[in-house]
Amino acid sequence: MKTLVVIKPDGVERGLVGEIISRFEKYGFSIKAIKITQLNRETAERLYAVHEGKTFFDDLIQYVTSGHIIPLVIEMKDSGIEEGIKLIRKIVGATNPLEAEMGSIRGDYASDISYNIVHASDSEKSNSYETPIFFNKEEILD
Ligand code: FUP
Repeated sequence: MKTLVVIKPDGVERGLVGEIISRFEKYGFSIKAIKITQLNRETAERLYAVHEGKTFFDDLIQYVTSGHIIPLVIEMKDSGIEEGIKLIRKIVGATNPLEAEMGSIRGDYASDISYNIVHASDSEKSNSYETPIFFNKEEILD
């Protein structure tokens, strides 16, 4: 399986890029696409379209467009998409860092739900929607 992970502006600014990638690698994921970029408002709104209208939406868009981000496609060979995404969500930790387990990325490094370091697609459907926002097919290696 292959799926999308995005290191958000606070992860990049705090110098956690190596640490975050290393955690996925240690679990057996390998990188199949990677870049550094910055989201404009329109693309950020597309990425978070499911949250449009919610109280935190404007702050979320403001934050995710505020700095450089690192989208990655990571692969776990011989794993199904549902299992792989479940494992990634465990490595990342719960959305609210106060609920994220110690040992997860958010549990160890985040303290505020608005600045939670990493985004990871949470289903096959969201991955199919989100990955093309960052990468075209040719950029994702086999
Ligand atoms: P996740 O899939 O864990 O990144 O979380 P969601 O897709 O549910 O939320 C996306 C982002 O919206 C979170 F990373 C942070 C922000 N958010 C808030 O700021 N407040 C909330 O109550 C929920 C989400």
